Amino acid sequence: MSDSRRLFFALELPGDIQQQIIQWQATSFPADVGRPVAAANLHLTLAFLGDVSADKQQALAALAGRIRQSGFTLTLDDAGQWLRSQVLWLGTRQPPRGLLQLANMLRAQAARSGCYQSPQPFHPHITLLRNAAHAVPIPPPGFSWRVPINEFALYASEFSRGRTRYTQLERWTLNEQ
Ligand code: 2AM
Repeated sequence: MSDSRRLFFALELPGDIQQQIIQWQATSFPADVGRPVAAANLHLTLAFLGDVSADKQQALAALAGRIRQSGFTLTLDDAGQWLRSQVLWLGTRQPPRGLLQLANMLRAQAARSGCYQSPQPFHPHITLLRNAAHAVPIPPPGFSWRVPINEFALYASEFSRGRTRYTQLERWTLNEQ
């Protein structure tokens, strides 16, 4: 039996922001545009690791635990659609330096540990709808959520009974001490 799991590092969003995002999504797009991501599953991926063995997970977690940097504020003020991946997303027009630094570090650690990393530049986003195959008008962002980010986490993605579930495995605080 394989001991590997599908893992990723991500930022969690506070519960109230998750609810507000769901509300914006539900009132901004017709119900048949795509498959909404559940509130509890809304997150911003920093580094996707793919299928990782228990040993490699431990090594990657140890490396993540050595990261020293401050928290930052994420401003969610942008939205868009990628037809190729059929995803409708929420994002930021100006990614804070801390976000890019953290994602770059985790992606570099993953690549050095042998996890495949896409050569595409990091495009921070929160997926709101999947299977959004047809272009839809995106309403002008009448929103601008400022989200204080003080930690990041390692997640496992599991698919069972037709549902994707993300389980937080470990988390780390962002402070420069
Ligand atoms: P997505 O929301 O744009 O699909 C768990 O699946 C998380 O990992 C999601 O945020 C997903 O991004 C991301 N993810 C899945 N496969 C990926 C890949 N091959 N490269 C980068 N990110 C991926």
